[in-house]
Amino acid sequence: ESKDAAKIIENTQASDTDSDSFGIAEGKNVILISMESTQGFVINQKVNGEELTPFLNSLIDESYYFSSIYDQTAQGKTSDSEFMIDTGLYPMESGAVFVRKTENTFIGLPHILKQEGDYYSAVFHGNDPTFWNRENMYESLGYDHFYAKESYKVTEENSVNYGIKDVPFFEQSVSIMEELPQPYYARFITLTNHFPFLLEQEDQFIDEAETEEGVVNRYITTIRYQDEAIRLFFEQLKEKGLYENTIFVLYGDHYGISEKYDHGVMDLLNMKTSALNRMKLKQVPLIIHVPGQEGKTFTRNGGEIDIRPTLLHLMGIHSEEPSLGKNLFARSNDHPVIFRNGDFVTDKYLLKDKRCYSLEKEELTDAHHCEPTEEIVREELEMSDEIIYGDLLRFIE
Ligand code: GP9
Ligand code: MN
Repeated sequence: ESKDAAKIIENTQASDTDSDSFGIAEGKNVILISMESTQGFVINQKVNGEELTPFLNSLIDESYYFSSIYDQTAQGKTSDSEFMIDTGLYPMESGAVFVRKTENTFIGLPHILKQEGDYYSAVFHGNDPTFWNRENMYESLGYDHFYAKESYKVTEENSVNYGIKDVPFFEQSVSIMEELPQPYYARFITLTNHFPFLLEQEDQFIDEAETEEGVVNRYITTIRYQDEAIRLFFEQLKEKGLYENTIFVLYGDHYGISEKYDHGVMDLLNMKTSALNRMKLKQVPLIIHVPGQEGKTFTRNGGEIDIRPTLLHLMGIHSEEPSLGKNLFARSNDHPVIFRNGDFVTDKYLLKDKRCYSLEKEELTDAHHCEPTEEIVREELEMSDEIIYGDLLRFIE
C-alpha cells in the first residue's frame, strides 16, 4: 500500500515554473477573502448605469486579476473551495470532504506556511463553527484558531439571512486582527451575499435589477453590499497599519445563481442561453493584490485548485507537497480546467454534461475532439480521490 502511495505522491508533487513574480510577497501577511456566491460577471458590470462592484473594479486596476477562473466546487460548496485552496486536491464526488474526511492527514497551506515562515493561521467567519464541520476540519488543515460566531457580537439588528452582515463582520474582525501574531495567514469568509440574497432597505446601495427573476434582482443588491463591506475593510486595515505588509487574495467561492435561475442573468447581460454561456457563468473572480504593484489582467483559464500554487509562488515558496493545481503565472492553456463531474474546459474545447463543444465554432463538435483530454481529466480526478480515500498523505514525513 505504501508503495502505491509513494507513486501517486510522486506523480502529484508540484513543480513550479519561474516567473518575474516569484517571491514578491515573501514574508508578508496573507489575507484571503472568500466572497460568498460571487460570480465573475459582476466585475466591471453596470446595471442601470451603476457599477455592481465599484471597489473591486478599482482594486483590479492595481492587482493581478484572473478573469477566466472557474468554480470547481461540488456538493461541499464553500467548504470545497476552502479545501481546494488549502490542499490543492479536488473535492469529493459526493458529500463534502470537510464532513467526511476530517480524520485524514492533510498538508494544508497552514502547515506549509508554518514550516516555511512560522506563520500563524486563522479563519474568520460569522456562522456557527459546526457549519460544514469547519471546527474539526480546520484542525486537520493546520489552523491555529477559528474565529466563528461566538467571537462576534451578533444581534438581530446586525444580522440578515445566515447571520452577521459583512460590514459589522469585517469591522469586528479588524479589532481581533490587531492581536494576531505576525506573520499570519488569515481567511475571511463573507456571508451576506448568500441565497436567497436578503437585504434590508437601509443596506441597499443599488436598486434591484428588473429581470423577471427575483433571485437575480436581489443578487445585485447583496453583491453591491459585499463590495462596500470589503471597501470598508481595506480602509480600516489601512488605518490600523495592517495593509502595507500584506498580500490579498480575493476570490468568488462558487456560483450564486443556479442554472434554474440563470435565464435572469442571461436577460440582465443580454446573453443568449447556450452551453457556452452557461459555462462562462461558472467563472469566479480571482484578484491578487500586493500593495504598490501595477495592475495586470490574465485571461488564461484556471480554476480554484490553482490558487494554492499561485500563492506559494508569489510567496517565494517552492513547495513539493502533492498538489493538483498549477501556478497561474505559468499555467498552460491547453491543460483542462477540471470539474468534479468529469466536465472540463480548455482553450479549444468544452465538455459540458458529457457533450463536446468547439469554443472556436461555438457549437457542438465530434466527441473525439474531447476524448484525449477526458482521459487526462479522469486520471487527475482519480489521483486526487486515491489520496483522499487512501489517506495517502499520512505516508509523507
Ligand atoms: C456558511 C457559508 C455558506 O457558513 O459558508 O455556505 P454555502 O452554502 O455557500 O456552502
Ligand atoms: Mn458559499
